[in-house]
Amino acid sequence: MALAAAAARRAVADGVPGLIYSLRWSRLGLHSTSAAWNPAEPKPVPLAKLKDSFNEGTSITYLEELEERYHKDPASVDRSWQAFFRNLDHGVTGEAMAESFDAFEKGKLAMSPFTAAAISNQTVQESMRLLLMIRAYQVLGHFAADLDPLRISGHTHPPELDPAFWGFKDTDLDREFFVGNWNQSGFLAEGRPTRTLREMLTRLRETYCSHIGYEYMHIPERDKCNWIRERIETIDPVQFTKQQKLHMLDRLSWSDMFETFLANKYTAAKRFGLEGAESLIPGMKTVIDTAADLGVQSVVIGMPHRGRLNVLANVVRKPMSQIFSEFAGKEPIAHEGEYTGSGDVKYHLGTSFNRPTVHGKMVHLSLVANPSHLEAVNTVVLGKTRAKQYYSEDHERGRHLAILLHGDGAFSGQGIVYETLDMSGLPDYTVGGTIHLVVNNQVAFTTDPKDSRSSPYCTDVAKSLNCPIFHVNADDVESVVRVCQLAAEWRQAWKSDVVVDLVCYRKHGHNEIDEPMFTQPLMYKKIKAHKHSAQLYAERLIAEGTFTKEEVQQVRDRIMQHLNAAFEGAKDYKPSKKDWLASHWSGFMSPAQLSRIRNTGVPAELLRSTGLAITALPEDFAFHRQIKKVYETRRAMIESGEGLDWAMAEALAFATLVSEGNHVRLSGQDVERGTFSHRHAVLHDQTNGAKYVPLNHVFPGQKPNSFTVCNSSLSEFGVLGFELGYSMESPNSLVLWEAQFGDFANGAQIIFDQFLSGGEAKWLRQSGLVCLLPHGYDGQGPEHSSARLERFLQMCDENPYEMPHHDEAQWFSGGHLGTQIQRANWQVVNCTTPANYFHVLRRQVHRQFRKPLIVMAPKNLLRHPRCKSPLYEFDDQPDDANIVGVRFKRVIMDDTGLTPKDRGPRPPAEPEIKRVVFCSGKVFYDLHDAREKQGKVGEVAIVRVEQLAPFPFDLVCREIRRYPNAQLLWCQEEPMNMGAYMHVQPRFDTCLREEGKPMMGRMPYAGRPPMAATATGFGEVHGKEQARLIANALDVNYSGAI
Ligand SMILES: Cc1ncc(C[n+]2csc(CCOP(=O)(O)OP(=O)(O)O)c2C)c(N)n1
Ligand SMILES: [Mg+2]
Repeated sequence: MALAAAAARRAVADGVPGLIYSLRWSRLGLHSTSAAWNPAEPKPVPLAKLKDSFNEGTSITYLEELEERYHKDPASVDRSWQAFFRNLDHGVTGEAMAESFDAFEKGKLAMSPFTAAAISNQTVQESMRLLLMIRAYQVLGHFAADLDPLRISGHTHPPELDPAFWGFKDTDLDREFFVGNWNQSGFLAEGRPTRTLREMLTRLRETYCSHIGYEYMHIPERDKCNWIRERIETIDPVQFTKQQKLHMLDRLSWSDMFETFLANKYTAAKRFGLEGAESLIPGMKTVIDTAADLGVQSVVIGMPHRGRLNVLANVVRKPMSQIFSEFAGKEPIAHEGEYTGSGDVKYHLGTSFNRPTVHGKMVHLSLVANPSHLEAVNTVVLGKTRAKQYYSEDHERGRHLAILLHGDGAFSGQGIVYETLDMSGLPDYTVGGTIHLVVNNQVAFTTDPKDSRSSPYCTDVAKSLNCPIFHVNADDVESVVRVCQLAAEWRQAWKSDVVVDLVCYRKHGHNEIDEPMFTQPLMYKKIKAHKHSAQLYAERLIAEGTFTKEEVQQVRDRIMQHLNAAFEGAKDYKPSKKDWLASHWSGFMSPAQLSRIRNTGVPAELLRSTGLAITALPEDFAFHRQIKKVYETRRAMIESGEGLDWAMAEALAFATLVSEGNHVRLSGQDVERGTFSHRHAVLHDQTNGAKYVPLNHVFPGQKPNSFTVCNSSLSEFGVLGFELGYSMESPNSLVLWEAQFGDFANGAQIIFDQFLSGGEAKWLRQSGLVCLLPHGYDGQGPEHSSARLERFLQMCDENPYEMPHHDEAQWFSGGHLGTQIQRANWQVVNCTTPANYFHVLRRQVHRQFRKPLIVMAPKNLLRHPRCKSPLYEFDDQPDDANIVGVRFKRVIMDDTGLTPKDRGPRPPAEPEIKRVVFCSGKVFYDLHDAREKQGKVGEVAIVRVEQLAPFPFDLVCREIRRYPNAQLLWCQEEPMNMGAYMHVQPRFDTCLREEGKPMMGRMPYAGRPPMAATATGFGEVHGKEQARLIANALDVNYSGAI
């Protein structure tokens, strides 16, 4: 009490506490009996003075007048007086006031003494409740945000956002509070000025409950949350300049008018328009502008159908006359020697352009072509981006950015979305953050969100990552631009994913021809009455006085002139090769341009030195004993030149390619060790876990990661897509994906069906991707035997009845094949020797075109004692004096006889052979052993078809000629309805027809009968089946009909 009295006394000298005495005497704990106090005479106070600040007040009368005035209109007095009276009204105690005065006088208080007093009056409970309330806004505010332009989605308003929930009353609204907290930014930052509860609520609602809903509190890292809070929890809302507003209006109008223009000109065309989500365009452009300002030089974009043409025109800047001309669906004019492929619909095509940004930076934009399968392009985009980062040594991943667009239905429904997100932080797959933009029109075709997802937001899958999700009302272009800018800044700052959920609507049906009222009558009643976002923005700008009606009209008139000019230009537009092959790798051949065959062998000395380099293990590593042994054995293979096994052949292929300056990347589940523990490409120190990758030490100064081998996430679809995208970036690479077992490749079926088998024909983009699919029947049951060879063969685009033209004069150079492989959509091989595997891998790179390669990879051949090759089969010396060129053997001739068989087109006949067993893959070894055992070497020949597609018609014809008296039989381990049988049958007939022999119609067959499952689950049954099919194949009395 004494302290308070003293404070009051001191304050009298400043002319203030007269007020205390007269107005709040008792509440301040001062009493009129206080002898020391002698009020000063009141002086007249001019009305103007009532605006004076607290420190200038002089008399009780003055103070009484002030108080009266404050109660009539708080704003009519200075802020400091407002605080004073408010505090008095809210029961600030005399002690608190006095202590604050003391501290203020001694310079220990930065704030006004009344504020300090008010704060000290704030109870601990109040502080805690206030803190929780602010936190409630940060966590739940987005549920109360005004996100839906149609106002139909209706999240329940969380009660935690109501101050009453936390015990605050209306009378508390104008009390000042302080909520500073250690290590926090934004509203909870320490040193933040105190605010009344009303002011705090206003800013909380402006920030968290307006047109943007921020979801970020699931991120466990405080730094990241603070980063966001610093940017959004500003003291005052951030405003755009007039210039910025004009820019947004311009971009939004382009987006809007492009769609209306198309709608008017092509009334019956499907275009999956963007109407209802027009602000995507200004949003995307903001992402790109901001990213470019922050160092991004190229952007790879993947997106679905919705708004694709608009993005192509207005973001990527594909010439509009070209887009308009594509509406006519004109076939491109193929000049002589030009490959045009089969094409694709206009809303699937990709393209790439360089374009300047608003701040004068140049940025390369490429939109990746995609199939109709929603979200399937996601990881292809990531792979391409990652490859760009690798080739440009963008170690920080700040120069190449991936943007993925999604629909709301697809984002929550398609599993590949999670597979994509899951890759975001994996060291060998990360692209340093993807920016996801969801065009959330609250409907998927005809399905409502309530029927298509179980979570409140379509973006909830992204919460599995520690990345922010910004929901935004797409009718408010300024908010869209704001979050897009923030998203780009986030990506560049944290190199992690970020999601922008553009809550919008779909003006028309699923496409422009669909009738939406059939299924969404209530929604579409609202949509029909709803103004376009461009119109809403124009009205807002006019209403706030930023622009006049005429200025807005000028913007639109200018755009319309451009559109009309492009439309006129489209009439004379001729689609040309350049448009179709825009990003073709220069110097590479299209399927219509002949590529010469090259030798894939490697000079013996180089083979030896490379082999020694990759089998030398450093001394200072504690390798596992067995691993040391593996490497010693490999080294011995090189030293002796004998017995190279599968793993060694593969390692040599990789090493030689790397030493020639190529990049090799092998990815898939457990590929580092190898599913079958055969590869051991990454070795682990047994004491400290350090890793050693021998193939990163092929030669001194080798670029780090020029050989990359990486265990992938447990995904097939996602990872295969990623590697495909990676392979498309540069031709100077060998990119491989290995399935754990071939069976699991069907998890990636969409990539095989939609991208790999038809990508070149649809989109004129080549890929030399290799898929290693372990395949082979060794009694492991239905799930680990078959890679479904038949499916890959069925997808070959070769005509089985057409004999390719062969010019025998060029036989030994391989030139007789012409463009056979180039014209095929992909290659399917089932190699039986390590050397052939070595050559087929190297062939992928040593040619002037790229073509996907499907390899039926071995399992038990990895350790088969006879599946070995001598080193000389890897070198560049031809097997036959006449042969030039490639060393990969599409067919391996029967290997019996004293002298090697004649490789020429017309070999001497072997009339004594009664049967030729044609086969492919590991069954050869069983056949070979059994034939030896049965002593049928002079009676039965065994020919291996190592390349099943494109079919080696020329070599099969040669073998038919070699064995004029033999019955031909196809032997396979797979059931009759699987494997290669159905594929080879018509092709053999084509060969027979070519040779002037009777066609077989039904080719003699030794193999398993047709089956539903791929293999039996009983080991014993497997053994019997296998023995029978081998016996049948070698039995010249067996008719081959089953
Ligand atoms: C994997 C896949 N399944 C089904 C379809 C057929 N389909 C095309 S668009 C669409 C609806 C997509 O909804 P949403 O993702 O919300 O995008 P919107 O069309 O609304 O922009 C469907 C089911 C498809 N293209 N891809
Ligand atoms: Mg949708």
